Amino acid sequence: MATRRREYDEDDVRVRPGKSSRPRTRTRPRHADAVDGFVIAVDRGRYTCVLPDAGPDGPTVTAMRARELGRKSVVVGDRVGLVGDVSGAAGALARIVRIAERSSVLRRTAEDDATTAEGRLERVVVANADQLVIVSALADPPPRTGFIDRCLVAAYDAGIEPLLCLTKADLAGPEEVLDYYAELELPYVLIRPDSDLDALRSLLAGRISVLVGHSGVGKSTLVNRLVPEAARAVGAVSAIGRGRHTSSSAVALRLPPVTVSADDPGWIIDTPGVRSFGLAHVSAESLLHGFPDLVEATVDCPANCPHTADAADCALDAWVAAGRADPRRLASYRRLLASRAGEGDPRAEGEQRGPGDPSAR
Ligand SMILES: Nc1nc2c(ncn2[C@@H]2O[C@H](COP(=O)(O)OP(=O)(O)OP(=O)(O)O)[C@@H](O)[C@H]2O)c(=O)[nH]1
Ligand SMILES: [Mg+2]
Repeated sequence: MATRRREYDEDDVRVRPGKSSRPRTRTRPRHADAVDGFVIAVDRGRYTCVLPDAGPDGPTVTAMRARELGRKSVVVGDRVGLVGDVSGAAGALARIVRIAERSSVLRRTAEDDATTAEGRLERVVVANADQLVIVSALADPPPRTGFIDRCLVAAYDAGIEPLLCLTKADLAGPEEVLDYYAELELPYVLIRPDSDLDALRSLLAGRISVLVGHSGVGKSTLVNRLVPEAARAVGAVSAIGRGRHTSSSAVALRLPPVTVSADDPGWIIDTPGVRSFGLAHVSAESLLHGFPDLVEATVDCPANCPHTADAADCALDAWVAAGRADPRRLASYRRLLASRAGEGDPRAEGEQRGPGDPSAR
C-alpha cells in the first residue's frame, strides 16, 4: 500500500540530549583523590608513569591497572588517574584507575585485510601523539615510499601531523624521495651523523612526537642524540622482516628544553621497528586522505567511483595524464586500495622498492 509522504516542519525536530552529558573519562571518576599520570613505558603489565604536575624532577611511578578498567588497554602516551603509592620509591606500586579521553590514537593492523583474523588484529601504537615522525633511511636500509605512504595514511586518519625524517643522508642523497613527494606540503628534515639538530628540535618542541619506521633506520640513534641521557640501545642493520629488532617496546622520553623559558619541552616516543603498517582499520574512502595531491581530482569522478584502475571514468587517470600529480603516487594509492580489498599480498607491497633504492626495477 502506498503511503503518502507527510510534510515535515520544525516540530518534527527532536532535541536529544547531546553526547556532552556523558562522562569525559572512560570510567566514572570515582577516585576523586587520583593524581594525574602520563604513561611513558609499558612492560608486561607494569606501567611506568610520570606525574605531569610534579615537573621534570618528580618521581617515576610504577603502576598496574585496576580491575575496573576492564579490557581497555593502556598505552604509552595515555594520561591516566593514579591511586595508591605514587612516591616512586623502590618496590612501590600504584594503580591506574582511569584513562583520560585520548586526543589521538595511532593504530596499525598486522595486515590490510579486515576479513581475516590477522587483519583484524589491531594494535594501538601510542595515544595522544600530535606528530608522527616517519623515519626513513636514505640507504641501508633503502627508502620505501610504499611504507611512507602507509604512514601518511595512518597519520591523516588519526589526525596526527606527519613529519618526514630522512636519516643516513651521509650515505645517499634525498632527491628521489623528495621528488616523489614534491606535490605534497610534507615537512621534512635531513639527518646525518654530524648534522645539527636545531631544525628538528624546534619542530619537536612542546609536542608529543612518535617515531615510526623500519628496523635499522636510526630511530634510537636519533633519540640518543636528542635526549643524551636516554641510552637507547642501538643495533646493526639487519634484513628487514628477518633480522633482530633492537628496540622491543615503545618508550616516551622527555625532550630537553629548547630555550630556558620553555614550559613543556615536549616528548619523543621511540618505537620498535615495524615491517609494514597495516591499514585494515582505515576505510577505503579514508585512504585517499593520505594522498592530498590526488584528492582534488576526485570531485570529477562519477558517484561512488571506487577509484580503482579498472573504474570507468575515474578522474584520477586524467589528473595524472595532465601532469597534475605523480603517476607513481596514483599507483601507490591503487596498490593500497587493492591490498585493502584482500587482493595481492600486503607483504609483497610492503617490500615495494623505493625510488632511492639502486636495485629498484
Ligand atoms: N651512516 C649512518 N648510520 C646511521 C645513522 N643513524 C643511525 N645509523 C646506524 O644505523 C644502525 C641502526 O640504528 P638504530 O638507531 O638502532 O635503528 P632503529 O631504527 O632504532 O632500529 P630498531 O630499534 O630495530 O627499530 C646503527 O648501526 C646506527 O649507528 C646515520 O645518520 N648515518
Ligand atoms: Mg631502536
